Amino acid sequence: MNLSDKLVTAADLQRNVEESIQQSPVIDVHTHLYPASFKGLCLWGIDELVNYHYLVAELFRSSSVSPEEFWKLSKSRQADLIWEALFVRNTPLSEACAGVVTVMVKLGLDPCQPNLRQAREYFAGLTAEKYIERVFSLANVKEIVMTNDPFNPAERTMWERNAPCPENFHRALRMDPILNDWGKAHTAMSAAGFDTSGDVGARTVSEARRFLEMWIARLRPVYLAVSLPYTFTYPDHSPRTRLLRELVLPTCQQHGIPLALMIGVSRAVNPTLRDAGDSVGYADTGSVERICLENPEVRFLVSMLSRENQHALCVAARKFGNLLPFGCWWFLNNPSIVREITSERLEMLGATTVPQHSDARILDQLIYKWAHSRRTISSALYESYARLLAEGYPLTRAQIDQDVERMFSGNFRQWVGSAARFAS
Ligand code: RAT
Ligand code: ZN
Repeated sequence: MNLSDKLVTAADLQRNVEESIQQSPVIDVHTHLYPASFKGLCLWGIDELVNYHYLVAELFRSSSVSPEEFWKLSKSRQADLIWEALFVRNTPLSEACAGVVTVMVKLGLDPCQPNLRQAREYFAGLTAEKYIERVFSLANVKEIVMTNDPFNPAERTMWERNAPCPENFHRALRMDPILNDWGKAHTAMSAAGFDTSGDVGARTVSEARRFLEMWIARLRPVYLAVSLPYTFTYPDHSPRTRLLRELVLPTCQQHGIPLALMIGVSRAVNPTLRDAGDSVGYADTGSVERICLENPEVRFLVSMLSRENQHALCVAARKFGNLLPFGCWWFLNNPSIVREITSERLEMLGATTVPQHSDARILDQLIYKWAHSRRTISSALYESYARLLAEGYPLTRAQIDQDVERMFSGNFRQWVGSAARFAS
């Protein structure tokens, strides 16, 4: 008998689940990371880590500094302020603070130092290339998906210059301006030589299609993606519905590329906080159902930002085989909420989801986001198996490994297809 076919006893269950989850390499399906060659975009090290916008938002709750004063400072002065306020004068209790502590401890740094001197010395001796290897190995992440934005001039330049990109840094073509701010999209397309106009007519749609085709050829993306506001309604009479129906969905269908919809943001509720100034709203899950129904040939990856949308999203996924819920996004990425959502998904959808992505913007964050998520997913999965065992179900280690492999990489790999663009 193969060892992995051995039945798992109730006494051994927790160890087996934790071990399987620790050992299973992850495909991180949504990050904002870049390869080392993307200088200025590839962010890592203590000053970046402490300046994470989740922490910037927390700073203003514990310091009298105003956003205006804060933005005038250099990055290292900003990091000093955040460190002082959130890690020295306060206990780092929040998830974003605890994440920095996890990263430092895993790197052998002291998270109780009165300043960032020791940490800065540590990072001064590293190179991005070597550190990427170390972080991927510490986090047991083997492949990541980036967020690639052709409307960001800094990023566009990198692709135009053919900056090298390793195959385990998969591309995702992000199209927010096309579906949320057509004026901005058309201005950028026109400047790049595509004959588009402010009105979404037939010529404009065909030129926008040419633009998308060019970027698909350049990036070979594993999916196309958009972040949508909580007010997203499909269909409606806006240019967004028109552009989805006539441009984006036909492109996805023709290339067999999934479409990722990230729904629920309320942008810039406090613009003075910049990236930290966005909020959340309750969205319409019926729109997700309608877009899935209307487009059976398109595979959708969907993440919703409001906790209150999670149950309805699970119900929707039970109705539509072309809908894959993924991740506990942004404000949901807290252990208590990840725990709840993961259990809900296991109970309603079994192992047919992608339980988590990191959303890491700074390389180092892979270490904590995955350490924390693994812990939480372990406890949710343990409970599901414990119920089966209690009923007398003969569970094997091989089954646990198979379920974990599906959730950590297999489901996503299958969703985006085994086309050449995903060869690892
Ligand atoms: O989680 C975040 O860092 C957010 O700012 C967003 O990047 C969000 O994840 C997005 O992709 O729009
Ligand atoms: Zn993101």
